[in-house]
Amino acid sequence: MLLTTQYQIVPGIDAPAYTPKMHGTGIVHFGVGAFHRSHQAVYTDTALALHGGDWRITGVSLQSTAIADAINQQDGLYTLLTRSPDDSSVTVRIIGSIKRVEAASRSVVEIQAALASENTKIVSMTVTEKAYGIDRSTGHIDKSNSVIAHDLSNPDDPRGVIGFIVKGLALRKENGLSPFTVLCCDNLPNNGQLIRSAVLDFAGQISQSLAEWIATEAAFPSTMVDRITPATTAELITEVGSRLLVQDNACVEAEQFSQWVIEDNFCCGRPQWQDAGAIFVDDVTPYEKMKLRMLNGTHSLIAYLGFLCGHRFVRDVMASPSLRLLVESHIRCAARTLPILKNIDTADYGQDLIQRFTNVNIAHETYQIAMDGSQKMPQRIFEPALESLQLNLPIESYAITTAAWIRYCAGIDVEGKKYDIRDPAQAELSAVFSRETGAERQLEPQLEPQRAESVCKAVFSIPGIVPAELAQSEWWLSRTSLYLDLMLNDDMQSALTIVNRELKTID
Ligand code: CS2
Repeated sequence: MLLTTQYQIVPGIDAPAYTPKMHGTGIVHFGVGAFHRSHQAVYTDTALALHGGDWRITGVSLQSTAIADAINQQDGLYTLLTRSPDDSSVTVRIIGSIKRVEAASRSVVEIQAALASENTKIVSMTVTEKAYGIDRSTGHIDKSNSVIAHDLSNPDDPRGVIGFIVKGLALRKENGLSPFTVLCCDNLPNNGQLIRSAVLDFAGQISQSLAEWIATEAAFPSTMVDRITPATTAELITEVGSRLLVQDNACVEAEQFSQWVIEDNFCCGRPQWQDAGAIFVDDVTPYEKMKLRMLNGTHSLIAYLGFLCGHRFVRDVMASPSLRLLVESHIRCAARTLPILKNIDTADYGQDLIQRFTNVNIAHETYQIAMDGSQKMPQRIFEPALESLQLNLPIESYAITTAAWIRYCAGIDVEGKKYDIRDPAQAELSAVFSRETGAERQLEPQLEPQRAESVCKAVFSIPGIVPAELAQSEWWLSRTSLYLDLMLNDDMQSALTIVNRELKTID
């Protein structure tokens, strides 16, 4: 039997403290992945229980039909399991804030109707960094992106998130409605501003007056979202099934910690998320920067170095003394690049991060975090590295992370096993390796050091990834090449010994 509204609750399980079907929808959310289900949908569930209102969510899946099929068969219900870092206690909570999920591949009409509906006040998204099709150096849409190109030629039949948002806004303007608030919940710097600029650019290609209307009437608050959420596994589905005594194919698991900082700029109302723990501020930028550099940047370090050292999960990386030392140093280095925040002590925040990464009850795969490096590294590693270089702060941990990312992009491990690097710049990155190290085998053992330098230079010159000023720094090139040389020769341990020694003398 499946989890549905007919479910007879068993002791120890929390259920919505409201009747979901009594509440209409007010939010359309793109990207109903594990993160949305462990974060925004949970804040909304709490706000519905406390204050009621028509704030349930219509989800949209752009890529697949799986979650729509799973969740719709369960009347929108699913389970969130949270795991404590201190013991093996778990909380099990059924969430009722999602009403239905539509798959873009088959329900374009329903999605457009939801966007155009007067009831819709907020359109939010967690679609990953790459899904927007934005040229991040200009903030404009990237016309060479196939989804953007499709949507520009077929604005009435969009496939991508920017195309859908603009179509929805155009319908609302035609019907004399106000626009909705666009709330980007992806780990992008200045996410509200960035999406605003892309939406205005796209809309302007269709109609100048539409773009002007959006610019004056719509709101694009920035947000910082945080909760470590591993991808759902078959083991989790089995575990949840045995706790609920019914099957739940849409369940998620996450750490207990959760944070959401939001710029309070909504054009037509919002749920009372503050009573569910969200923090509303005038300017999210400092929080966003702190999280992107201290949490996500360190995550990328853990992912690439950990993967290359053969560690499957973040917690395994934290159990390795030399890697843990590096993680601790990197967190301190990243903190030094941040402005002082009134209510947050970055040293405490860093301590909490160490605890969260060490959580033995969370199985967060390094390979999951390693995905899409070309989209993540700029804000997590390259920007703070450049600032550190300019301020004479240590760059070693950024350099070794960059070398590890490049080595990871070879797509072949020390035993010669190939893996998919899962990156939108995969073609350009793989081409570097075939060009620099010979087409036969992507990696040759015992590469001479000049090879590492030329691989670094070639990666740094791929447009739109590494800032030019950083790429041109001789010091940066020499440090990344030094670490890459050791990694290409399968000597991770020496690379770690050098970086920890360097950081110890600077720290
Ligand atoms: C991770 C994030 O996969 C990744 O790139 O760094 O998903 C991270 O777990 C979340 O941002 C935590 O809030």
